[in-house]
Amino acid sequence: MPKKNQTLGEFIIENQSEFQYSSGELSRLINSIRLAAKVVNHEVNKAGLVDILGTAGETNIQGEDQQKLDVYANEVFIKTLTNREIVCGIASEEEDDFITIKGRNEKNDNKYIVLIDPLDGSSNIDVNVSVGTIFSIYRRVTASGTPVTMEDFLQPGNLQVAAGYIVYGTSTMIVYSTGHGVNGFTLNPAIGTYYLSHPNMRFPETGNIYSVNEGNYIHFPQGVKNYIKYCQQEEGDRPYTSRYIGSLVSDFHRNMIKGGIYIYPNTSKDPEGKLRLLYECNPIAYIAEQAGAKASNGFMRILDIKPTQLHQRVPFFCGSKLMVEKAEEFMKNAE
Ligand code: P6P
Repeated sequence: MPKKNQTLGEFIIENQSEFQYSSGELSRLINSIRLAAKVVNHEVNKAGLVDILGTAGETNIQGEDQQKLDVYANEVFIKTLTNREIVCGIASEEEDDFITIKGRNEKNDNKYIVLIDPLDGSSNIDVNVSVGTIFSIYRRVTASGTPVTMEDFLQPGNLQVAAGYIVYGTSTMIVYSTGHGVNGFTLNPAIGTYYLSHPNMRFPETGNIYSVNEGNYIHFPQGVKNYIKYCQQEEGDRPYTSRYIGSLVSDFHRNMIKGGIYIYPNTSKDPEGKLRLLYECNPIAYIAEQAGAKASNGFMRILDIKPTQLHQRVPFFCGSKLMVEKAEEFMKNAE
C-alpha cells in the first residue's frame, strides 16, 4: 500500500515486483522520465525570463542558441531515454518518424518503446499557463535484436504497460500507472525529490465540470451540441461549470481530482478531431481507466482503437464515468 510522503524512488523499488515484466528495466525507465521531467521543469519555470535570456531562434545572454521549449523538451526526453539504454524506439509529437535506438552492444535488444508528447499545450507557455508532458510505454512486439518497425508503435492502447503525465503547474507533479492504480508525486524543487502526495488517485464517478472549447460550437457534431446544452440546463445538479485551460494535461488533472469531463470532438474543420491517439489520448485514457473513469471517441473505447498512423487524430471524450456515458448517449441519439 502506497505510503504518503514516500519518495518516487522508494515507491518504484517497493512496487517494482508488481510489474508483470522485467521490473528492473521499467524502474530505470520511470527513473529516466523522472530525471528528464526535472530538467524540463527547470527550463519551463524560467520561461518568463526567456525575453531577457533571448527568445527562440535567437541567442541568449550566454550566447547560447535559444530553443522553443517544446523542441528543447523533446531533445531532453529523447537524450535521457537514449542514454539510459532501456528503450529500443521512441515516437514523439515533435518527430515526423519514430527513432530507432540501439542498446549497449549496438544491438536492438531493449524491450520497451516510448511514445511521448514532450510539451503539450506549449502555446500556453508565453502566457504563463500550465503545460504538461505525456508518455506511453509498450513492450516491443517485433523480434528482439532487430530494428523496431512501425508495427511496434501502432499497438492499441489496451496493450500499454505503463503511462503517465507530468504537469508543470503551481507545482510540478508526475502522475503515472503501471496497471495497478494511479499515483501522483509532487516535486520539492528545493531538493529535487518527488514525494508521493496523491496515493491511489480515483476519478469521481460523476462531476459538474465540463471542459470543451465552446468557440468551436458551430463546428461540433449535433450530439456534442446537444450534450453542451444539457450541461447548461437548470435541472438537478446542473448547470455545470465550464472550465477549459487549453492544456489537456491540466484540464484532465483538475477533472480527475474534482470530477468532470473533457471533450475535444471532431469538427467540420477537423473531421478526425485534433488530439493525437498514440501519445495524447491513449496514455490519458489508460490513466483515466486505471482511476475508474472512461475515455472514448464518442462511440467506442479509446484503448480498443487499432492505430493506423503514427500521428493519427481521434475525437476524445474523457473523464467521470457517468458523464462520459451521458455524452455517448447524446452522440448515439444524434446519429
Ligand atoms: P484548442 C494543446 O495544443 C492541445 O493539444 C491540448 O493540450 C488542448 O486541450 C487542446 O490542444 C487545445 O486546443 O483548439 O482548444 O486551442
